Amino acid sequence: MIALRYGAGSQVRRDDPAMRAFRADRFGQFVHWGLYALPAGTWKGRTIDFAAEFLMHSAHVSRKDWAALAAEFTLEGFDPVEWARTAKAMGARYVTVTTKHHDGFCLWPSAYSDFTVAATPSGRDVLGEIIEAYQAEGLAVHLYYSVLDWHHPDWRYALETDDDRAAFDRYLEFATDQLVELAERYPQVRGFWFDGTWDASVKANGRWTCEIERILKERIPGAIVNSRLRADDLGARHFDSNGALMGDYESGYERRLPAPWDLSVTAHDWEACATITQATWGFHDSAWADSGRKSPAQIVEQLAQTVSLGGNLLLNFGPRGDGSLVPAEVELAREVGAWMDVNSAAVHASGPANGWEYPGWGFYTAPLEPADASDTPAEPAHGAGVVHAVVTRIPVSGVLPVELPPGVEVRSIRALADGADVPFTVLDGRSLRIPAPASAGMPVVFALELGAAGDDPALREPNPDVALV
Ligand code: H79
Repeated sequence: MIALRYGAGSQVRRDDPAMRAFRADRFGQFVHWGLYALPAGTWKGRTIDFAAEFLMHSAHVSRKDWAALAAEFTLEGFDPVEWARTAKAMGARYVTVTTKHHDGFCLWPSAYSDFTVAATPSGRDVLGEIIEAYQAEGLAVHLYYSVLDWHHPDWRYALETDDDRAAFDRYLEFATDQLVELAERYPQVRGFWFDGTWDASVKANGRWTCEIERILKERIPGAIVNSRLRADDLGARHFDSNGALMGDYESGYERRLPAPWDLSVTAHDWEACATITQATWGFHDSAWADSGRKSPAQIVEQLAQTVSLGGNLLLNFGPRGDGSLVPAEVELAREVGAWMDVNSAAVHASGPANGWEYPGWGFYTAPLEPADASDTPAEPAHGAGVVHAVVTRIPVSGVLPVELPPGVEVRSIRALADGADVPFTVLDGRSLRIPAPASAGMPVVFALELGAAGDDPALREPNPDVALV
């Protein structure tokens, strides 16, 4: 063990009500909205096939030219109530919204910056309106904050000189002021999502990352903070130099997921963030951005994979420059929501099905243990209750093989979509064969009702009505 002052410390996995709620939510909406939604990937007639929120950087736009976009931020199509209802109908339980992205523009009227919504024609507190709208729909709110800042003169990528160090100290004071300001203005938020923390300047300031997490939790008890904020004394990020997770959950999975069989990730809380488009978070108005859009079935597949591995999925939406939602994203939200309406039992308040091995044709999830689980005697690994099988890939054989954990028996199988009983065959007490569903365009969910093997010997006999397949 290396002695660390700014590592994970003695922190154990959080299991307080806020953390339990976050974990049970499983599905969140990410919102990237800022000035970059106005040029939407094109600067002076040149379209850049790269993330729209990077345009200032990739098109080499000066601070002054970029700041002039504030005059066009007029909110004509901005309806946060519609955003919130769209997210809720999709089945998202929380939202993480950009307060300040890398370009430094603030969606709230910060007292510490002149580059905020206060300098736009409406002068409205856009962030405050978003928070209120989502909370009115019952969604929790997390605030995204980029430490990296292309606008602030004191931002540094690396600390090579005394001047750099002095400037960056001022920068961290500014960031601290802004974060305390956010916590004081919006104390009803549930958490903070840090980004832009990978540069050498931040890695050399593990102390600040540790301090700011503490300060925010002092202001908002129970606040949930992602690991991406954190660096330790030696500059290790996410996990300290002893391998312990810093922050409350790992947030390193960006546009990728752990492998379906990688159960190591179930040891801690984590959240992956995903784009609907191929690779832009801010609205990008181009054929390039459109061409990579994922289908609702792909999103549901990612969601099921995430839940089966004990993670949360944060699915990004990039509203347009006028604040209106992208129609293709609204349609996707509606289709995912229609699936969630019947199948959300496999997602919300669910997690890994302990002892059930990745079957290749989909994902198993199981209800999370109730809060008072520690008071009740330990059950064998899902020896009772239910396991949900989300079928995302239908084998050409037409058969879904299921290997049961030892001591577990399946009593019946029901399709969530229509409640119908699904026939199955028991081969040797340890394995089942379920006839694969016909492709329905969207993943099919089966609820496997379990019992402990041996409860009722009659149930162990193969069902004579079903041919062995
Ligand atoms: O907000 C979204 C992205 O804008 C942000 N994180 C998500 C949630 C993000 N910013 N940077 N990155 C993710 C990593 C990308 C870094 C790179 Fe580059 C951009 C590598 C190449 C282009 C920065 C710019 C480093 C070299 C050039």
